[in-house]
Amino acid sequence: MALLSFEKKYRVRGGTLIGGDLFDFWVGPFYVGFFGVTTLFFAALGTVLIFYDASLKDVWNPWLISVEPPAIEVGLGMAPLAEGGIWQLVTMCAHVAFISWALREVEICRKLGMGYHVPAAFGMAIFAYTTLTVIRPVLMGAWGHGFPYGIWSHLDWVNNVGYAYGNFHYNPAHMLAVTFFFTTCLALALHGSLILSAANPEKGEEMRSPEHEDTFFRDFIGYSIGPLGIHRLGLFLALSSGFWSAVCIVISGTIWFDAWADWWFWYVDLPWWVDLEGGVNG
Ligand code: UQ2
Repeated sequence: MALLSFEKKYRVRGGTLIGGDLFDFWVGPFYVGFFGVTTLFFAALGTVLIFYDASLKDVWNPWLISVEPPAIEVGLGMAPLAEGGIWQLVTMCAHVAFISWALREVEICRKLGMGYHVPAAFGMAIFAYTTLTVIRPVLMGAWGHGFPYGIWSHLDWVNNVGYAYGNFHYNPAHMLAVTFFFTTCLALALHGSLILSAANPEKGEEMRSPEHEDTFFRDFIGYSIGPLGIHRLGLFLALSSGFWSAVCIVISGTIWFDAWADWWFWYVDLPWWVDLEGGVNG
């Protein structure tokens, strides 16, 4: 209650992109806005469609429910509801809901006079989803290349698509993505532990300042990236993870068709050793 009355100061009018004052209100703690309405509507519609698909197949085990994309033969046309059409509608609902969610973030940023970092970051997640369900299927000529919406089935899809290119871990963009995921974990572990070590002292002890945080890393490795810099680095690492994930799958089946391990033959085939005695050709 105290927090809510304090937040009244920040419940400012305006900043809306669409709808003017019409949806410029809160429901409990939640800002609504035009895009709150569209998020809710399309998230609900997509969910209903998933349950409709489950009812058509009479599959109610939550692990096994799976909304399948159309057969490859359908190409880029619309499919009948029970033959991939529901997947197409769910994909559309998901896109409108995700983009609405991002635009609702934009409206809140505008209200508060803040930068657009949060919606821009969420945009990278939307981009990764769009790459899997629209960009790559369109480039490959069939909606059937999208992934199924199911808990087990999407795992099988990832497994099968991975093995279609031999061992996916040889995909250089996949290597970059994995490295960014790991480095994101390293950075958050360093940052989270550093902040707690300074800002959450024992009872009776005084909290330490950002200068202490800087000093720890200067003593430790001779360098501190700084309290603002670590967040820039974190955002860069996290967005790079999503970006290279999207790249690693969109290049598979569009510009590279073989086992990913074979891509590395460019190295073996470098001119200065390709014909050396004892090499792969000599
Ligand atoms: C830092 C700093 C923080 C931090 C962290 C560092 C005061 C509160 C974690 C240290 C981070 C460095 C040196 C970069 C590490 C590089 C990679 C790629 C993980 O200096 O400033 O702010 O939280």
